[in-house]
Amino acid sequence: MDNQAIVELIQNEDYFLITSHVDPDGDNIASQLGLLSIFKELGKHAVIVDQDATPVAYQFLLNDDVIYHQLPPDTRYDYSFVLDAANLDRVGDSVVALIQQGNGVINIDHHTSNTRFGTYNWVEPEACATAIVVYKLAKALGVTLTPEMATRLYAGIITDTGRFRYTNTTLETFEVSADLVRHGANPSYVATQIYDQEPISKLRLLVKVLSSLQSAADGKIHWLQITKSCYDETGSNVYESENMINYATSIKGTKLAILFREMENSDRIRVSFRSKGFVNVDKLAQCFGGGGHAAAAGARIPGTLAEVQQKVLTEACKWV
Ligand SMILES: [Mn+2]
Repeated sequence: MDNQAIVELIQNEDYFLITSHVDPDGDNIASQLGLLSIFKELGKHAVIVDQDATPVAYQFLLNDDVIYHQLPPDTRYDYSFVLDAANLDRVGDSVVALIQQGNGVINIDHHTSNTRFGTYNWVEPEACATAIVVYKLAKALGVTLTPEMATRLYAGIITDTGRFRYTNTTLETFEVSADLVRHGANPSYVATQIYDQEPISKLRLLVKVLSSLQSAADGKIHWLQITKSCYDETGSNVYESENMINYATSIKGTKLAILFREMENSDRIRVSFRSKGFVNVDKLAQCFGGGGHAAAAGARIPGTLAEVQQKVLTEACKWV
């Protein structure tokens, strides 16, 4: 059993690298920091290195810890933990190079499409968040949950379930959340930090995004777009657009919501998909080299905004 091998590896080794996927989301940051808390409790040495910057909304989870974007000089690590990534490409080229230097890779995730790329794999596709898997790892290690650990893992759960709303929200979601609250996670505090500290630039960006709303397939598809100039005109950045697709999902009759985003320094368009259960957007995104979950997925597709929209909408109309 890989799970037991992972527990024993942590008990027997002392130096670890922790990482996760590019374009960090809440579960990504929360799971990495939750695992770091576990290693601190066990007296292990661990460093988090992510390719991309940590979104402002999740920086409250850092406390006194640091997420690096380059390996600090003279850092020793013997094994790398890759969290919340369906495949190794998701961590980004600079981090893949780091991981290949260690003695092995531990893959901890909850994506259905996970490729089991690790030397050891703990993948639970029914778990609503990687934070749940990290919680189970803490239990398996016999680590007592600290308030810091509980707060971090709880943040991963609320973000990946859309605040306990998505179809991945299960009895286990609430049972683990209850235990995290029991050990010091404060639901109101976490929600306020993540959702009610928005910069006004984000609201200005939202105005532009909503005005781009269009529909296809008799209103079964609603889609939004963000061009590069939207960010300059509103003083916002790509991280502030993370959940704006949800406005398209919220419309009555929508089976599929799509957000098209031009990317800085890239000839690809970032396409996000959301479904309310009828369409498996993981499979739809795979048509374009992407992936994710049944209800939320994405892809980065080469071409201009107009070209990618035409290609994606033509395919999407077959799915609704
Ligand atoms: Mn996740």
